[in-house]
This record gives sequence, C-alpha cells and structure tokens, in this order.
Amino acid sequence: MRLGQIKWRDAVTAAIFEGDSARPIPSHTVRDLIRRSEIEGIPLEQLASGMASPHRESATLLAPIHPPEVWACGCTYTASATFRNGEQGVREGFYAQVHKSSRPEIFFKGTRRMCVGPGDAIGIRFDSKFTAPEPELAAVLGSKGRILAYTLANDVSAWDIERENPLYLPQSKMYAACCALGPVLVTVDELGDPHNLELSCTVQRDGNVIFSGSVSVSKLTRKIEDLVEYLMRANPVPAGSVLLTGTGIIVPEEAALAPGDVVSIKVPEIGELVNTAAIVK
Ligand code: DO4
Ligand code: MG
Repeated sequence: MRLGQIKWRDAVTAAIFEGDSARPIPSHTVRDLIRRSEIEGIPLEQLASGMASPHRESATLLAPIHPPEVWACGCTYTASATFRNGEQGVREGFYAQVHKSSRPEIFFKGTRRMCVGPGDAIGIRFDSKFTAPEPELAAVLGSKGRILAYTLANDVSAWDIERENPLYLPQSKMYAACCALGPVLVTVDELGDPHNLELSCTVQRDGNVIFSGSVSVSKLTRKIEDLVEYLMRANPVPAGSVLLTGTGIIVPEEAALAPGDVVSIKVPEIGELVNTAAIVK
C-alpha cells in the first residue's frame, strides 16, 4: 500500500495513493493511523483500507508523515566512509573504523520541525558554503522498532561544517528544513526486500543537470533490521519515527547546493522526491 498525507478540507489528512489520485482517510494523520493500528491490533494496511473514503481526490501532497523523531545512520556505504575519510583535518581512518565496526554510526537528525515534504524548500544554512543532498532510503517505525514502511529521504548536510571538526556534526545535520521525506510511504508487504532497490539522484541548476548519481541499496553494508536494533538499544523511539539508512551517493564540492537548485531523489517502487534548495537564516 502507498500511504501518505494530503491537505484535505484544510487539515493534514492520511490518504491511500492509487495512480495519480488519493483516497483520504478522514480525521486521521498517518501517525494517528499507526497509533490506532497498534492500540487495536489491526495491521496498518487493513485499518487504512477499511477507513479510506471511496472517493478519489487529486490533492496536494504533504510530507507522508510528521515524525516525532528522525534518526539517521552514517558511513553505511563504502562511498560515504571513503569520501569522509579523505576530508581534510579528519584523523586517518576515523570514518573507515566506524564503517567496519559492529556498532553503526547513528545520530539524531531532528524532529518534525526540521522536516519538509515533496515540493517544499530544503535548507542551506546561511553559514555553510558546501551543503550537499544525501539521498537515502528511510524506514518508518512502529513501536518497539517494527519496520512498517519505507520512504525516501534527503539528509541535507552542511559538509563544510562537519569537515571543520567532527564535533560540529549536529550543526551540520540539524537545522531548519534539513530533512525532506516522501513522496509516499510504501508498506513493507508491498515493497518486498528493500535491499534490492535502486536509488538515483539528480541536481538541476537553471534547467541543466549539474549532478547525477545512483546506487543500489544492495551496497548498504548493514542490514536495515540491524540498524534499527542498534537504534532501539536503551532508546525506546516512539512510533511514527523515521530512520534514515545512510547515503551511497556522494555529491562533489563543485555541485554544492545553491539557492534554486532542484534535487530529485528517485526509487521506481516508491516514487520521486523533488525539492528546491533555499537559504535558511
Ligand atoms: O558521519 C557523518 C554522517 C554520515 C552520513 O550522514 C551518511 O553516511 O549518510
Ligand atoms: Mg546521511
């Protein structure tokens, strides 16, 4: 099932997506549905299809969920660990060590306040000269870390701030509009094995493609379930939270995001997440 949120009758409303149209689920957000499915012990897909309006609407897409917490993994692809290891001023092997250790890098990416949806602006910090998109597959979690669905995410990051000193990681990762999610959630029963997906990304400036890259999620060096297991250790993350699984696509400094750049992230089985970059003060 493809589940997401639309603006309907002036309210954020969950909807089931079929082709270009959406069937709203009145008076519920996607988080409401997740909560209700857990309380009533009814699978999310069954609850959603039982409650969806029979009428199809063509409506504006919103973020597919407003997560209470967003967490993110790092150095889960060799490309990310290798690139970051090569950065000036970083102790040799620093990222590579994490890449091969059993404990993954997991950091807090923010709350719903920092998240945007399809078509919204993604942020470039006013004090960053090298901000890059990080296209990532993201897992949507129920309570106790059950993976309910997947979506696409952009872990927009101020790499120059991270590069200056690894202790600045929170400032490079967490700020207004630093996380885009969407376009929809695809439930696990429909998506099959997420490790088989192909993820691609383009950055366009003034109508020209200035960057394009792709990666197979099979290159992720950890199982998504293992990332979730580490996340949940001594940390009961609330239902409706999202875990970004790390980037395998590295945008070079020449293609650092500038205001007006259009970033597209695509996985055919999920859809396309498109956002335009803007400075945030
Ligand atoms: O280690 C810093 C962040 C890494 C990251 O966000 C990624 O690999 O996706
Ligand atoms: Mg990342």
